[in-house]
Amino acid sequence: RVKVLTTYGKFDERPKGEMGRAFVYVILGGGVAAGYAALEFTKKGVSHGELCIISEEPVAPYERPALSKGFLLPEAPARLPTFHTCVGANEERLTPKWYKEHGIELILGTRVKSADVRRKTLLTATGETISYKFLIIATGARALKLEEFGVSGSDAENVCYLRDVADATRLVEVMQKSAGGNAVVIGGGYIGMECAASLVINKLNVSMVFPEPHCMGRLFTPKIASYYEEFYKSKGINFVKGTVLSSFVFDDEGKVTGVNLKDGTYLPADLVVVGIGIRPNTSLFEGQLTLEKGGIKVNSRLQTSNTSVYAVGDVASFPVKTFGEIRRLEHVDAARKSARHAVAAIMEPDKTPEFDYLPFFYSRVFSLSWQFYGDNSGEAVYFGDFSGTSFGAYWVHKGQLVGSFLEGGSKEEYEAIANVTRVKPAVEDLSELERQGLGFAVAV
Ligand code: FAD
Ligand code: NAD
Ligand code: ISD
Repeated sequence: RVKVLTTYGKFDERPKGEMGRAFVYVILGGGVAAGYAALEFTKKGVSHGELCIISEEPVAPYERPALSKGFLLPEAPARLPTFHTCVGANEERLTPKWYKEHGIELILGTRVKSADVRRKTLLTATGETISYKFLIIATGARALKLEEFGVSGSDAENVCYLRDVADATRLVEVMQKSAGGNAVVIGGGYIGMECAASLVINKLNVSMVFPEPHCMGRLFTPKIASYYEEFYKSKGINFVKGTVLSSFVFDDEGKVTGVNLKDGTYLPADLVVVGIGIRPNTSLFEGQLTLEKGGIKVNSRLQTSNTSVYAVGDVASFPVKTFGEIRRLEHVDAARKSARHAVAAIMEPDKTPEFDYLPFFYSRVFSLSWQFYGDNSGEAVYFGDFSGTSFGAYWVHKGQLVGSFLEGGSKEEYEAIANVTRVKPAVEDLSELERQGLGFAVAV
């Protein structure tokens, strides 16, 4: 073994001949959380050479939500470098030049293949050992493959998943080649809903296939889902619900020409988009860190079961104070805020309070736009005009308002539903809440 003087001025012991660099702070993963963490590090005064980001992706951190929205537009589509983090939160745009100017090492196109939290090292696929004093795990998640549900053929040239900019670029190519043709969207969650809308805007005939009785099964009630399904139908989208894909039909070149569904339906397809959920990228740390709810368990400082290691974003299961339980959230606002909080907890431990996060989800499709805050547990109480353009719902659980949803709101109205959900007022009379509707949130 040899002693190596590290970037942060300390000696580190390495096996003889091992290549490597050392940093005070290492962010593993270069997605949304990484970008927001980097910005926060600079705000808290990180010195040149102390921080590095290691990412499998070949580009600097960017706003992933743009991939199913602006990136898929037929005209003036969003392209990098315009949507690097942190433009999604109206903050600075961190281009590769920005990282250079701030002395932050961006190690791109590089997969970390193993981690040793006891030795505080990461080993990259290129054979380099990177050591850290503090590690922030921001590895996000991967898209689930149809093969994991027993269907083969996912690697066909016109079957698309959507997780990163490479997937989005391929989806655009296949979409352009399939103009005027048939698209089948597998999955009725976020990817399914946002891609189906984009495909219609790109003039494809779209069918959506999913196993649940209605779209967005994890969040929407049947009544809310029905509004969006009717809107989608008015745009020509065909829903095939309560069934799943059983097999692809291929032509002689291995291209998919159609899909067979379990209920016996056959749908012709020039393009298939699959959005059937994700799995957090925890594998490097299994057996080394405590996991819970499929993610890496952290405390209210975003610190894992190893005190030098933090986890943020999609991969982290953290205490959601307002619910009194650990949850893993797969949304951009949680990634941004957990990343910032972890950096504050590392750099200013005495000044940083517990992470007290109010879950926030949103989507924008066609002319529609909704926001949701809190939890969708308990009884839903509806308000507004479900035959018009603005309506919503509150969720009341054990006599308290715990969740709020609003479609077509103004900035002030969205702020009001966020605020009322944070306050969690007692609600004794559901019909009075229904009568007051949005006014209840505005008055709190
Ligand atoms: P990611 O952004 O996924 O970043 C993880 C990074 O880690 C990636 O760069 C990955 O390559 C890298 N990585 C993983 N393993 C390794 C390894 N071993 N070595 C090196 N690098 C590694 N949320 C919303 O709230 N609203 C939206 O409108 C919305 N739209 C979305 C649209 C799409 C198409 C997608 C895919 C997601 C969307 N989301 C949205 C979810 C949101 O983007 C995620 O919650 C967010 O990106 C999570 O950030 P993260 O940094 O934890 O993970
Ligand atoms: P999801 O969990 O939102 O939806 C998965 C859907 O897959 C389910 O609704 C179900 O209909 C379907 N499904 C499950 N098993 C299936 C099977 N065997 N066959 C067919 N359908 C099946 O996941 P997603 O839509 O894949 O989104 C991936 C990730 O991207 C999520 O973390 C999501 O939060 C994120 N995302 C978020 C937004 C947003 O917040 N606006 C937008 C896009 C993506
Ligand atoms: O939150 C978001 C979102 O929905 C996007 O499209 O961040 C991105 C950026 O606004 C893209 O510029």
